[in-house]
Amino acid sequence: MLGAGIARAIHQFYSDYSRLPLMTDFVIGEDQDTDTSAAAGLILVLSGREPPGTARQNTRNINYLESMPAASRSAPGHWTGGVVVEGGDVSLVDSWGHAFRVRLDANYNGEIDNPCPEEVRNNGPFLYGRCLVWSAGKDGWEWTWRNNTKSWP
Ligand SMILES: [Ca+2]
Ligand SMILES: [Ca+2]
Repeated sequence: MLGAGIARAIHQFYSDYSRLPLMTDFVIGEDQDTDTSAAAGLILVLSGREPPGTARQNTRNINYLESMPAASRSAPGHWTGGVVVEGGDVSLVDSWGHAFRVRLDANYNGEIDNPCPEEVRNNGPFLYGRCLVWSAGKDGWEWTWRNNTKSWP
């Protein structure tokens, strides 16, 4: 499962660097929402392809996405199911071509707000861990959770 693979990559980064791969717009004391689009930059960090001369987070250039499949191109410009490398841009898309959403435990308290309202109603507001990864699933709508993919049980 791609989402679980992204979560594993983030955990491996955390275990190597003792910090999470945070995007520059993070707010101190809060968790951070980001995604796997090229614009967000998270996948660039995890792929070990940050350009030299920039303030790299993955200073050892480790490719944490090595075990992830490359995306397939189902139509010109439309990629599905894996890592997309286009020039200097790196992103990761689900089986339907959408970026994954990622919520990072940027305040390092071990708790992350569960984005799924039904699970919040049943189990309470938090999940425990360093990151959550989910995608909108086949219908492309994030708020229809029944068909969303997610990295937690
Ligand atoms: Ca937290
Ligand atoms: Ca959905």
